[in-house]
Amino acid sequence: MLIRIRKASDPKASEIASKDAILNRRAFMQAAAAASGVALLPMFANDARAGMKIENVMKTKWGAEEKPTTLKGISSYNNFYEFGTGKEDPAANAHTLKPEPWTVEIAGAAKNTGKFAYEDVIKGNQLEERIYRMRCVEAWSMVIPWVGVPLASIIKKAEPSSNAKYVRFETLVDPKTMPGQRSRALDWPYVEGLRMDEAMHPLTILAVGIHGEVLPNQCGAPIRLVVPWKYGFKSIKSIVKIEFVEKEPVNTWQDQAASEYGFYSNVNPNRDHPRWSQKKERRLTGEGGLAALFAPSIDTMMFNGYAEEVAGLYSGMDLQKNF
Ligand SMILES: Nc1nc2c(c(=O)[nH]1)N[C@H]1C(S)=C(S)[C@@H](COP(=O)(O)O)O[C@H]1N2
Ligand SMILES: [Mo]
Repeated sequence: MLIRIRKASDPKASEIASKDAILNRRAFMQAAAAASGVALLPMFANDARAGMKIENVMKTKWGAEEKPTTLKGISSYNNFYEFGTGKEDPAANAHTLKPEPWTVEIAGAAKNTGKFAYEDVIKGNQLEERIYRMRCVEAWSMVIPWVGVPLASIIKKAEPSSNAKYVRFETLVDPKTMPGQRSRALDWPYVEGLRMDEAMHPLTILAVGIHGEVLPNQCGAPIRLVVPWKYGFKSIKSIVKIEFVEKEPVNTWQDQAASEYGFYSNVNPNRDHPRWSQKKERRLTGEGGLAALFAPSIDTMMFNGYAEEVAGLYSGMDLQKNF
């Protein structure tokens, strides 16, 4: 018999409440009405949902010891090619994204497929705060206090069949509101995938907020994936489709350069990117300016520090080949 040992990152049962999550529109309207609030958040000037608080978020002990990157830092230095390829482009351009209303299609090998308002996709789940280290393949990292729900509970609701071996995700395609899609910087839509056990892992979440507020557009509003032990590009933004498939999906960066980016993309300091080392990372704290150049350089950890939780998913696999 297996005796399950509590990991340091597990939430205590007492921390798991049962109330439904509510995105409080009234609080948002009040905040928007207060001129001072708007003045405090100039970078959100054109984002209609800016500063909207999320109510009823359960704190968890995930990452409680980490000092989060500031909201300004998290929302000013982004990769979101749908709004341009520069790190400052998403903050400058993502105000045209329309995260409400938003529909997510659940498709493929599952019983409960269809198109759902995104609020209905997460309805009935306790929203949790998870403070995760996030590590971009470009060797910078942040600590992000996400608000979200376990992807596993959404998958269970869909009741996938035994043919569902992988989950494939797609981002919105809408060149009218996503100016980066008017260029061929990538093949649109942006696509990502996870093996079913990775998707069901308790660390994997669908995020709807950061620092207690709804996701800023440039961070993937209204709903995005977060997989903290993998390079940042796996955490696909502004999701419109979640599909259960039998074959390993080809993800966007693998499609762009298969020799540089694989399907798994687990953070691994022992496997260099063909063009640069992955041994170190620059931790962007959001304090004292955002220039990555001056950020402290720290050692990158295997599986981004989540080895205790996730190494078992890959036992027996050659991680040099399955990169
Ligand atoms: N749709 C979409 N999702 C995306 C990307 C993108 O360009 N388009 N960039 C990825 C990359 S490379 C990273 S590092 C993270 C960055 O997330 P953040 O800007 O919220 O920190 O988003 C990922 N998700
Ligand atoms: Mo990235």
